[in-house]
Amino acid sequence: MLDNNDTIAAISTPPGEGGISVIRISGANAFAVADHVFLGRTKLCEAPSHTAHFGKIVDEQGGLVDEVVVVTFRAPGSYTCEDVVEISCHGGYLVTQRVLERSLSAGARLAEPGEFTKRAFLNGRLDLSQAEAVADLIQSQSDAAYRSSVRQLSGELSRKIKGVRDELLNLASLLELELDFSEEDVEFANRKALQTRLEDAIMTVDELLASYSVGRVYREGVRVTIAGKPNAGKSSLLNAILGDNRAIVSEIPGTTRDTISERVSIKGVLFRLTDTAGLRETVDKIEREGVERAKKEAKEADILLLVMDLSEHDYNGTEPLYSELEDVCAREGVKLVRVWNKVDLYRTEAPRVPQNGYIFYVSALHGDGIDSLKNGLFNLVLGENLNESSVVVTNARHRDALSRARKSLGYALETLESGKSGEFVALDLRSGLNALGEITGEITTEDILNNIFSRFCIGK
Ligand SMILES: Nc1nc2c(ncn2[C@@H]2O[C@H](COP(=O)(O)OP(=O)(O)OP(=O)(O)O)[C@@H](O)[C@H]2O)c(=O)[nH]1
Ligand SMILES: [Mg+2]
Repeated sequence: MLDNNDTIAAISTPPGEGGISVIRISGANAFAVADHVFLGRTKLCEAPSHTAHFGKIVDEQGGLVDEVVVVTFRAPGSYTCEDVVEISCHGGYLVTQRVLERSLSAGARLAEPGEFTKRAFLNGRLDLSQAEAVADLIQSQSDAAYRSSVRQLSGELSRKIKGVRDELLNLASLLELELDFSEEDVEFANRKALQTRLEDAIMTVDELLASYSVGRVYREGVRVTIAGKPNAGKSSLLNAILGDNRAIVSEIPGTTRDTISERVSIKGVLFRLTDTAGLRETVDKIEREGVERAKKEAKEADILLLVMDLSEHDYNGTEPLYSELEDVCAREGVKLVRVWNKVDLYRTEAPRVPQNGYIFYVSALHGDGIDSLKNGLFNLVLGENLNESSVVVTNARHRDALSRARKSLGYALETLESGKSGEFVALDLRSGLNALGEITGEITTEDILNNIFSRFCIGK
């Protein structure tokens, strides 16, 4: 088991070369450890909090390791709420390593991944969902992911959860109070009013659960697979959406042999586009492999872009390959978008193909219709669900806890409606409360914590 009281140290900046690197030391002996290796005008243990000190890091023989600036933070006014010293040295791999080694030989222990943030949580500076937001913030790869983690870090989700918990706690206490007076057969709580309040709480939990589909999109992005027959213009479409000549395009069918994946941001949301080999039954072994891969890619997508060549007039929709893909989509819950390509070949208006679902007409070669396709993709995943002010659940652990809470609250409501004794209702309310408490960390286990903080990098 980890000792949460010793003094830890780690490099908090990424490895490699840069202007500076920061070594962070936290714990009761942070100042003593730093004083052991640092020579400056003042002793750090005598320095006030939040001050910067120029000086040297020296080795055992007093030789120069590096010239540095040290910043002091005294408990509880630091990231971890403990005494913290941050040493900014020159940003090179070796020099940073040496400064860290000196701190370790002076009595600090190398920090585990996320251990600084874990201490911030254990010492009450952040709740658990905020601590998780720190990792999300660091790892966010799109504007949407970044914005939602900043909001979670500021405690928006926590406040919402706390609101529901307070309400449920209230209800549970009322019901439990009745038990103390059970001899007298009193009802402190009006059953009808209780029911309404419980229903409100359930509605909030349901809203949070529903927001997860948006949350996942924020975090992981949207997976889009581009499929279609050889030469339909799939690679051209990928290039047009990216605004870049990423994939090789040629008039020879079967140009794309392997899948190509690229990322693009549409209105701040990350889309992962995968171009695949043209789908057709072939004898060529390599191409056959590509076809299989394309089908597999389609299965794993959120959206399938089925590209069809308008000039080939093969739009009666009875093609076995197309129906195969439609089946895959229907079975796996993948949204199917039909893209009719090469509209530029029609000098007058291109033929409109009567079909259900999402349909776009584009020219991948000239760019017509690409913007509206991009907008369409965005609206397809986020359009109706996007409300800037609503709290979004982005984390699978939170969703799991919310579903368990939802179940318990559902039972509580049923029990209440059936007119059973308040103690049974209170029991279900309590388990709902516990599940919600796991999100913010009021209820937690060492396992949950290890799981969460092992996702962090060392030094955070
Ligand atoms: N006129 C016209 N030609 C296009 C359009 N889009 C693609 N093409 C042409 O169609 C041919 C095939 O394009 P690709 O993008 O390589 O097609 P693909 O679907 O990736 O083909 P494979 O990789 O072989 O399966 C190329 O000659 C493109 O220039 C378009 O909108 N209009
Ligand atoms: Mg191609």
